[in-house]
Order: sequence, then structure tokens, then C-alpha cells
Amino acid sequence: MVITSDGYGLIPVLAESFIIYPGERYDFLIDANQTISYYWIRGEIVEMDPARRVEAILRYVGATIEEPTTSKQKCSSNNRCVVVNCPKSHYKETAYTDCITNNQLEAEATDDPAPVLEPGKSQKFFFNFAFNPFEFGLKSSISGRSFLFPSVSALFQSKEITNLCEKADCGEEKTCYCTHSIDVDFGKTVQMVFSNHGAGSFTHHPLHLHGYFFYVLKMGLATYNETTGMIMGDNEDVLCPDGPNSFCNNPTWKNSSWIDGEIPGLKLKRPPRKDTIIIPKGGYVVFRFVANNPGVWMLHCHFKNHFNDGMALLVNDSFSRHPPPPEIFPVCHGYPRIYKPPVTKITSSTPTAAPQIQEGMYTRADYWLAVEKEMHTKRDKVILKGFSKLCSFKGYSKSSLIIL
Ligand SMILES: [Cu+2]
Repeated sequence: MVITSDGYGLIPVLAESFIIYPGERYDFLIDANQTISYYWIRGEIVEMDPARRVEAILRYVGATIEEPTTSKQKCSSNNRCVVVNCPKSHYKETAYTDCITNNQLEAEATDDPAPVLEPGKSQKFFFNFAFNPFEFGLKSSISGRSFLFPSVSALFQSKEITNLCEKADCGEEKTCYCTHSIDVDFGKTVQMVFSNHGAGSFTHHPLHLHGYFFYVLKMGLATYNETTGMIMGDNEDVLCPDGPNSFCNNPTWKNSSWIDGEIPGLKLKRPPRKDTIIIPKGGYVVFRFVANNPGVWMLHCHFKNHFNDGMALLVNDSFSRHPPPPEIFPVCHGYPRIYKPPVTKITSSTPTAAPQIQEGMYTRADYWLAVEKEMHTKRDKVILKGFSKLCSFKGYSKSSLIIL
């Protein structure tokens, strides 16, 4: 029985199995009502044929030690199996298996409805995940923008980012390479639609957003042959302006009344809350969140190779509310921007005068030596306290500070 997804409670769903894409988390309950023995728990990779498998043993207290001999539940017309979190609508007919997609799940909470879109207080975005089949290595992108990490900290040195997409050669039928960033305003309801359409749609993508647990309002699936379970075509709610075989870098709704009006079929009551959701091949997902967590948050496909290859963007959230970095916070530049010899290594435990820390001139080792030395002073204990507080507020652990 599946009871939570990404840490949020669900109305429990009885299932034979559930699918987990990278980044997702599920909790489930097992009713231990079987004969005392050993049982297999199986995990299979669904996108490989033959599937690779991992196994664990469920042992009842009092069972004698032996290798389990249990097999997978047999699905039949009289005993159909249910799979939770399908990225498709149908298995082949002879699999006797029914799909439950994520937006068919219901939140356990009754007092957490989806945020509404009000004029002047909302923002809408529509993106398409794609590969460029004509590019060496099938370059990954979001709406034709293949993400390049900035060479400076996007959080603390945003004005120094030089490769933003506004300056890049982006367009409908091509891929550009830039630091893809979108601005959201504090307090506004943000609605995002991610489709997976067109010539660059090859697989499902697990979208992961940092900083939020968004409300999953709708999932549209590709069309499937109900007998074979094979995909037949992209979902027809989404329009790729340059045709279904384009890269679909500027997707929109086929029904123009959905663009400015309400999209039909949204789950506004008891929508599941998640931070990772499958964008199904040939389909789309609609989700919302309220921009109330200032920061620079990554939104990316959670397949590591897709992410590394550019399927990502930055959500520049409430820029005016970003707190300034602490006084001694280091800055990043191309290495080495300006070489400066390290500060003298501290060999004495006697506190001495703190070294002068200047912007842009420190290697990582220099910085930590300087911090170590400055910790001897009361003033810098206060600074470090603020430093640590700021970073935990931003979701970084102390240990990750070293890479900022
Ligand atoms: Cu992906």
C-alpha cells in the first residue's frame, strides 16, 4: 500500500508495485499476514529489456533460514495488478495491469488546496524537454536551451554571469548553450507546464525542483495502443507551433482558451505535493507553487546524464529579497583569476591579528586558513554564525559551503 510520495501523505493506494524515477521517494506499508517464512522483495529497471533486478529478503520473525522461493504475483483478468506512478496509460492487454498516474493520487491533507491564479499575482511558464537528434551526443535541453553552469556563484554574483540565454543564439529549431534562468516574483503563484513533445522526445524525464514541494495538478499522457501497450503519438493537448516533428522549443496549448483561461481537468482539491515528477514521453505535467522561498533554485531532469548535458534551468526566485552575503564570504571566479600567495600558515595557538580578506583573490585553501585564523576573534564568531545561518536557510549544509 503506497502511503506517501516525496514525504507528503497520500490517500493510501493498494498496489502490486510502484515505479520510482530518480529523485522520487515513496513510503509503503506491507500487511504482514502471510505464512511465517522468507519472501522476496523485488525491484526491476523498467526501461531495460531484459530488466535488471535488485532483490531483498523480507523475513518473518521465527522463519527458518532458507532462500525464498516466492515469485511475482500473477496478474490475470480476474486478478488485475495495479502499478502506481505509471508514465503511460496502458500496459499491453495480456499483462492484465492497470496504471495509476501521479495526478490520480490524492493528498492525505484536506486543508492544502492548490494555489489559485489571480490576475497580476501569478506567472505562467511553458517548457519542453528535448534532445537535439542532429547534435553530436543528443544534446539535452529545456525549450532549446542547453544549460551551462555560470563561472561565478549565481546566488551571490548574479550580476557577473555573462552567458545568460538573452545573449545567446536561441531559436525554434536549434539548441543554444547558456545559463538558462527565469525570474519569479515573491508572493506570486507560479504555474509551470512541462511537455515532452516533438522530434527530441525520446524518453520520460523526472523533473526535480529545488526549494519547493509543488502541487501536481494535471498529467497528460501520450496516446497508447490499448492492445499492444505501445506508444502511438504525442498528447494532443499540446501544440508545437512548428509542427509535431519540430523540436517544440515554444510549446503552447492547442486550445487557445487554455492559454489565458483555466485548463480543464486540474486537480485543485487534494493535489499531491511533490518535488520530483515524471514528465512522460509524449505527455505533459501542470504544477504550481507560491514563490515564497527567495533564492536561486535548480530545476532539472534527475537523470544525471541529462542534467549534466544541459537539461536544467535556474529559478531566480524573488531576487530583491536575496540577503546579501556575509562580509567575508568568498567570491568565485575563473581559476586563478588573480594569483595571490596563501596567507601564512598558522602554527601558533596564540590569537594574532586577523588577515585582511579581499574580494576575488583567494583560493579555497587560503579562504579556510583565513577563516580558521579569524575564528579567534569575537567579531568573526558572529560572522561565521551568520554565515552558517544564511547557508542553512538556503538549503546548503556546512560541508557544502566549501564548493560555493
Ligand atoms: Cu531527462
